[in-house]
Amino acid sequence: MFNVAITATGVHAPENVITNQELVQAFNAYADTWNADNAAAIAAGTLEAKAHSSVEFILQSSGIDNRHVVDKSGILDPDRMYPRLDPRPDDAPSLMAEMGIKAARIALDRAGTDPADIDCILCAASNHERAYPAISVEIQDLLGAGGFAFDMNVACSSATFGIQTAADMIRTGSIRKALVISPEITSGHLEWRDRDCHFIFGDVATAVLLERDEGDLQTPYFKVKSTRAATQFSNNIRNNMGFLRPAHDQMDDRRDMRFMQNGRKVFKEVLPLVSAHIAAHLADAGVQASDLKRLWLHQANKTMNDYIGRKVLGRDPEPDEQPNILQDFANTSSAGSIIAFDKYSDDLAPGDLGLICSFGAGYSVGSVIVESA
Ligand code: CO8
Repeated sequence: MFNVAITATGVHAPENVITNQELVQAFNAYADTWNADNAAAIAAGTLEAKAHSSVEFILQSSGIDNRHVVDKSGILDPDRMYPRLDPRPDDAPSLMAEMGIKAARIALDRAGTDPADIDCILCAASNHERAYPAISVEIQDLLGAGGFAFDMNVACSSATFGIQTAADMIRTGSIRKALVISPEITSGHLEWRDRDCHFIFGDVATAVLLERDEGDLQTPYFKVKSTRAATQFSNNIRNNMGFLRPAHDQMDDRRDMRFMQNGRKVFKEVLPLVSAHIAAHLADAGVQASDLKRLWLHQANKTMNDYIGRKVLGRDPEPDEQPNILQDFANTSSAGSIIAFDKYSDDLAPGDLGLICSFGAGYSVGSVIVESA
């Protein structure tokens, strides 16, 4: 068995940023128009009026302030409330591949790695722009990488499950170097007209470079000490958009064709699942919670992260022990814990231990124990 290292990461965020103020203004304009258009039905009691969203509620309930998006104008247009993206011909790079290679090139440049030396590329994300050919194979072609590539989807845990998959192949010797790339275009599957969730998500792409560690890697890097993945079926986060829609005669624009969640239930059920998962992973790896210098958690909700941090460490974490990035990026699905790791890992000293952990739809939980080298 070979040792595995994370030698670099990369983050690419689209330039457009939507503030909570801008988002709420657009949503409230949409709600006012909808209420006016449906005034008679609302007055007759057959339709419920849409309530206004609120900047205060969003910040307080989620910790989110801003989100990056590929397209801003379509989302903020009260008559549209959806990104506006030009369709691309088949011979042009897909949007996911375009975003993915930007993150990948940052990681490759940081590590000084030639793309031709990459043996495996995983495009691990919550949704894929098309069924086939795999986005990862397109990325492999655009980067000029070798080996093979495949797509994975475990929603918010795609990146950590991707790290475990790549690490296992490196451990057994079938590959030496892998890229786990997570282009998350969450704006394309968020329902921007739903007050309960319109503030939750943002777009980004991340890349994680993993390599066989034979003791000759350039520092700084992180040893992958241990990985663990777990799933437990739940319908509480669901999206019914799928290739059988025409067969079901369901081509209408239904609410369940985009992100749906029972947020309260997710909160209640996922927290104990994640806390128990991390405790068991640490125990089996022989790591004390008090040995962890940092937690890079999935970035869905600040209250959720505060709770998990407290459960894992047995006390309130200091801000630098459990850094959040969701105030600037919102929930970027599988990319969130990787952004936190990318932005808050340079200062760790050799020998310091940390834990990357994602959780979300499925349910799924993925954790990676790393040691700074
Ligand atoms: N403005 C003002 N008031 C609001 C708003 C709003 N925007 N939204 C809701 N309210 C009101 C509600 O109507 C309710 O009012 P009342 O008490 O009178 O009924 C009150 O505020 C409280 O509402 P909630 O109970 O819904 O509020 P919560 O405190 O539960 O907070 C959250 C809502 C923030 C959504 C919270 O439940 C949460 O974060 N839950 C966990 C979410 C989570 O982690 N989900 C993971 C999903 S991500 C994932 O797995 C990846 C999926 C694939 C990616 C998809 C890409 C799009």
